[in-house]
Amino acid sequence: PRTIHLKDYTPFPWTIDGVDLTFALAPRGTRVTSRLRFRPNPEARPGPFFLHGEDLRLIEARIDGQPVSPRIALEGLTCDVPDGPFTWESVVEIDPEANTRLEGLYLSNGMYCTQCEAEGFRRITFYPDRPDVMAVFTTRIESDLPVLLSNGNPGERSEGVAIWHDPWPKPAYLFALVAGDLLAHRDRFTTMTGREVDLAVWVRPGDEGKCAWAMESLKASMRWDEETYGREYDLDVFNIVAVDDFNMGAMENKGLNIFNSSAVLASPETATDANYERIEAIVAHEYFHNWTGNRITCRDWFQLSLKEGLTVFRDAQFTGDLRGRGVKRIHDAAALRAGQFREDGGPLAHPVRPESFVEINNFYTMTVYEKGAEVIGMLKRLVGDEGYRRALDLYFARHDGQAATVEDWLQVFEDATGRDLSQFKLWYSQAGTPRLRVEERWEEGRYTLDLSQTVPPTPGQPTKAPMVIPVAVGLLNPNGDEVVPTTVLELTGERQSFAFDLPTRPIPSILRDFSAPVLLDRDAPEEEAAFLLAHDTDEFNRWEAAQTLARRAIRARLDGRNIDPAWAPALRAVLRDDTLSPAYRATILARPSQEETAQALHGAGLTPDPLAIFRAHEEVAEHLAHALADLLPGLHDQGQVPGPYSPDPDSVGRRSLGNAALMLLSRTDVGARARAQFAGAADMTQSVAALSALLLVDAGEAELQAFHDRWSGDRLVMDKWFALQASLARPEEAVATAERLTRHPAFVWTNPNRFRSVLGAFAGNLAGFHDPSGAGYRLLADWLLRLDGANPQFAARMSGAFSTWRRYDADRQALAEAELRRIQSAPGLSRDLSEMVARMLG
Ligand code: B3K
Ligand code: ZN
Repeated sequence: PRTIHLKDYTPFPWTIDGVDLTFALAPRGTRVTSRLRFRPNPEARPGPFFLHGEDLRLIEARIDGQPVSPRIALEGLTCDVPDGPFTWESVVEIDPEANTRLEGLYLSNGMYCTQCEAEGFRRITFYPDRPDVMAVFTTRIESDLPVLLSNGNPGERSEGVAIWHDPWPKPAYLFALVAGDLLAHRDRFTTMTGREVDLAVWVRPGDEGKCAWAMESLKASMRWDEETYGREYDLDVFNIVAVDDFNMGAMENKGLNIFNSSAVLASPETATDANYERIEAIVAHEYFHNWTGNRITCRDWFQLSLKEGLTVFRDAQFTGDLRGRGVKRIHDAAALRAGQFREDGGPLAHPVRPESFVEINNFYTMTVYEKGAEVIGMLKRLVGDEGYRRALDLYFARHDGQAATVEDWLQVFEDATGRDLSQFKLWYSQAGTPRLRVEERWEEGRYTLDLSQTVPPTPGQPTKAPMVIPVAVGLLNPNGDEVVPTTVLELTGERQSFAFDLPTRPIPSILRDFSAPVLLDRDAPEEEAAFLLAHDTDEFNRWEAAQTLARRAIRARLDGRNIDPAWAPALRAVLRDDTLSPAYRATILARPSQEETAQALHGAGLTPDPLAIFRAHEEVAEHLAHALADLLPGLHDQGQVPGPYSPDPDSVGRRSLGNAALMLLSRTDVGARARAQFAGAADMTQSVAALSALLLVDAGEAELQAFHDRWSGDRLVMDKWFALQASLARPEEAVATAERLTRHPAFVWTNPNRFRSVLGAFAGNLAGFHDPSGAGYRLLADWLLRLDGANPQFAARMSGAFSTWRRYDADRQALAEAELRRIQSAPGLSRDLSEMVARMLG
């Protein structure tokens, strides 16, 4: 397979003045007629006429009405074309029913739908399928199905025919079509200039009662983007469609967002608080793409973070505004450390803007998305809120309607703020998590912080230059008062010192608000964390202090030492502080994940033992459960929110604190409270939390069965039933549990949600997946091989579970490597999965 390089970019030699598509829908033979009006691109050098196309049966092709015989190649076709403008017409036949890749046009439960990003449109018709070719599309759909949707505004509708016209030029990856027997949950939105927009959430009959939350989230997003970024919606309609078989969360197609049903459907009985929050965030994310992604798109796929990093940053701001910034920041930092740091520290490390790829779908990663968002957060911190707003206004004004680059993006910041960002740009090109070393010095009246940085080598990048790291710092005096409020120190060299004149030696609070995606390396005095837990005014660092204490407790158990008896009392004081929100207090009770512990040990040059890590985490939970035994019942009681279910931030926060307490309580009351909560649960949040608390102590058999029997008819709830068992199974039973679940009649492995709920959840069960026998590796490898034959993109994504294999002991390494090699040598392996395996074997 061919490797594509950023440096090889050349513009397409033509532009397209208009696209007319006709779909005659049929499950086994859909005919797609396309009419493309080409004109030489004045900004490009002439080149051969090449249209992408894969798995298409060409019926006929014409240029200016005359039949032509293009040369069909593996990935498309070439043809001799006139020198000036011309019209290309083609008719192709495709087979939606046979499409198990869920890319291009496919069928899901009798409903036609599309997924074109990144390169799926070439499975629909011959086309220059690249994001820098933008055109105005008109789509005619012929089908007897009652609901026929595409991008843009609706045109004529008659018996069996619907026409849609999208006035905004767009790349083909934003094309969408849906046809099916669907019902709409409708509403309206009046934009800031008074235009009326018809909104609809389309679902299969039976699901119409689960759309209200997605609709509320959509309206909130539309309002927020007007108020925060001055961005107004630009079509007469906005449609969201829920699809059961979908490779990821959702897709921002212009005016017709297509969603995994798990990211749309919610009712109090079937969805948890976490589901509600995820729906709100994904609806917002896809909606925000309308400006950051659609109106301004990417020149090529190397620029993916231009739209994804920015849109993640925007959806995080939105969630922070709605639900509390501190808690959102804590959740994001924890997820970044567990997922992106893991990626950045292993064989899959790549820059936010990669320089080459074989299969672009393999680069929809936490680095491109979440680290990309962190990079924008740093930029905003460096130029200030006003500078950021000026830069964004300039970005929208200057690049509207264009396919832009990271250079364009940084240029607007330079022009709007006058700041030189040439060094900052390294965040886009250098992979790896920087390590920030902090040392302190005190001489009478003068406090000095010595900051230094190293960026570790990553695949293809043995040496690195120093980055610009904004380090937000506050200083407290020993009685807990803040003597230096949050100040951003800009580390630009390998090492730099920052001095403060102060009468007494302060206690530093470093990397406040997680101001940069770096690993902080510091030999802090033992008592500092407890002090900051008690006194820090920065919500993030106060939480971080609690994490530091928890890490120390875990480390103590791993080393066979006793847990510091002062730990629980330090937590107790914060947990009892009613001036702090319950949501925040819930984060204080959380411990680092087992993955984070494994990562930390590996980072310290040790070999993590997954089983020992599991046990240490268990012992730490047991310790807390006993040490806080008097406090936990009260916290749990506070989580019983009276009245009808509501996903508002306060109710969610109370339940999260209550349920965090419950997870510990089941360790001392043999599940009594959890059992009672399960029996009386009126909503899915309380039900799932109770079931989890029981499974954690191996005590939920009867409840598991009851849950199964009650919900066997609801796919999304059954996904939870599968996932809970696979992720919470005890180490010695995990492989057998996952295997048993794959034999359950409801394990439909071709459905990505279901596959993920068993094998994804199992791969996240650290000690289970890394079972010393290698049976966990074998189970996943078997399933990846099977999945690859049907859905390579998804198989490649799920294979990332193997990426940490070199962290572990020699026996585990040999077993994991054998499975990776077995996958690698399988005949007919997809380019998606083979690229991933090759990188992991590195
Ligand atoms: N842009 C899509 C992701 C497409 C993934 C293709 N493998 C969803 C999103 O980020 O909003
Ligand atoms: Zn996105």
